[in-house]
Amino acid sequence: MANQRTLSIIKPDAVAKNVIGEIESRFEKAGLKIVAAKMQQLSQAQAEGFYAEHKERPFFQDLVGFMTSGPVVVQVLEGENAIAANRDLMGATNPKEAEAGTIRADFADTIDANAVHGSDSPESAEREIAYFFQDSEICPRG
Ligand code: RTP
Ligand code: MG
Repeated sequence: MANQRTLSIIKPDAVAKNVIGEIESRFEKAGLKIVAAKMQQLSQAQAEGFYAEHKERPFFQDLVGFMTSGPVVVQVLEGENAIAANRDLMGATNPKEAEAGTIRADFADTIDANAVHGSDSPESAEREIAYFFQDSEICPRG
């Protein structure tokens, strides 16, 4: 599998717990490189647009409320098979079902406040990266 990019978000619960560095460390130890990153407070419109695919789901308003409850770190990770590699590091959406040693098992409390987001396909990664970053904000690292 070729070099790939994926969008990662460290969600408000993990930022509030002060575990940004511990989460970044897991990406770096797994060989993923951070090629773009910024901390920001998402607006309601930004969060709704980002999660538009879920807008008919019953949890949508809670999800948007949570994602705007505090700052997040939005970033692009690059590496071999980065999309699946990141999802493996994250663990299952529901932390109660996440494998031991995954980010969600170790840092998430509930299915709503689950520490991290990661793109789930090449198509999502392309859309999500472009949603937050201009090409000029991404720094290829070879
Ligand atoms: P994410 O998009 O945040 O990386 O998470 P995911 O792919 O593992 O899960 P997804 O199905 O895309 O859902 C997006 C976020 O919505 C919340 N959710 N709540 N209450 C529920 O049944 C439920 N299902 C999903 C989660 O916070 C999930 O991360
Ligand atoms: Mg998802």
